[in-house]
Amino acid sequence: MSKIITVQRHLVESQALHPSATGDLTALLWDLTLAFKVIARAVRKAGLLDVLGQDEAVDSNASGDTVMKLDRYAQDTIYRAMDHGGHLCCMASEEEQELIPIPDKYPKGKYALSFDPLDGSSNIDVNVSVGTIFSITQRVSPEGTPGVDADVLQKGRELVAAGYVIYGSSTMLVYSTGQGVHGFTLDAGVGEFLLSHPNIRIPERGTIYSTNEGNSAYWDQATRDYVDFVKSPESGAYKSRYIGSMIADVHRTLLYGGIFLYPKTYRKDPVNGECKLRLIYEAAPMAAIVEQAGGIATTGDEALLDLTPTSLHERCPVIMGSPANVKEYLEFYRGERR
Ligand code: AFP
Repeated sequence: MSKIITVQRHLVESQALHPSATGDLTALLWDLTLAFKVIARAVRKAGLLDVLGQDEAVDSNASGDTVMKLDRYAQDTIYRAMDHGGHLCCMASEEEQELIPIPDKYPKGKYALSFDPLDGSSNIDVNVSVGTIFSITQRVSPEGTPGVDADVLQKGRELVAAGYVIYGSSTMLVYSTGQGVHGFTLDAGVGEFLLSHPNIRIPERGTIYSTNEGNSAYWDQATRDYVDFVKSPESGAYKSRYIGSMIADVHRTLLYGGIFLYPKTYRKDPVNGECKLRLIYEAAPMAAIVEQAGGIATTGDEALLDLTPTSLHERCPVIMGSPANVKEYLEFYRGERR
C-alpha cells in the first residue's frame, strides 16, 4: 500500500531540501491550499446555489471578459486568504486591472502572487472543468515596502512556484517549486489534498492535438500547415480534443501527451495579429509546469519562460506539450517543413 501524504507534509518535506529556506514559501502555499478548498466547495455547489449564469453577469474584468459571480467569489476568497499572512507584498489577478496592494495594517512579505481565479469560467454553465492558475515571484522592490508592478513583471524562469487547481470530476492541485511536478487530489471527506500523482512526467510524444480550429482561417500559414499535417494519414492517428478551458486542455496534455496550441490570430489586426492568453496569469505558470514535467512551452519564436512581461495583462501565443510534438510544430513554424 502506498503512503498517504498530504500537500502540507509534501511542502514541508520539499522545504527541508533547501537548508536556507525560512518556511515563508511553504506557509504561503499552505495558505493558498485553504483558498482552493473553499473555492472547490463553492464550485461543487454552484448549480445548486444558483450562483452562476451568463445572465447573472455582474461586471467586466480587466481584459473585457464577462465576470460571473463565481469568478468574483474565487477572486475574493484568494484575496481574503492571502492578504494578511505577511508573506506577500502584493497580488495581481486576471480579474483586476491594477496591482492588488496588501492593506496598510498588515506586514509586507517577500513574495508576489499572481493568479487567474477561475480560468475557463465562460464554460461553467455547461459543467465544464474550470480551475485556478497561480504563480509566485520573489519581490525585487525593497523589503517591508508595498509591492510594485516590477515584483510581478518577471520572466517565467524567475517563478519560485507555479501551479493550478482543476475543479473537475475530482479537484486536483498540481504544483512545482522547481523540483518536479506533483499532483494532489482533494479528498473532500477528509478535507485534504492527498498526493496522487508524484513526479508527473509528460509523455515524450502524444497523439492528441488541442486547439480552437474555428480560428484556423486567421492563423499564420505555418500553423495551418502543421494542423493539416496532424490530420493527414502520414502523421499517424491523431485525435482532436478541445475543451476551451486552458486548465483542462493543458492538464490532459500533461497526463496523456500531445500538443496544445493557442497561436496568434490575424482577425482584427491583419498585420500584427492578436493573442488570447495572458502571459502572467495563464501562459507562464502553465509553461513552468509543462517544462518541469519535461515538455516544451513556446510562442513559436521563443520559450514562453523567457518572455519578460511589460504589463500586467499582456497576452502571448501559446504552444505547449510533449517534446516530440512541439519540436515537430516548430519545424513547420520555422519553415523547415511544409
Ligand atoms: P474564460 O476564463 O473567459 O472562459 O477564458 C478561458 C480561456 O482564457 C482559456 O482557458 C481557454 O484556453 C481559452 O480562453 C479559450 O478560448 P477560445 O474560446 O477562443 O477557444
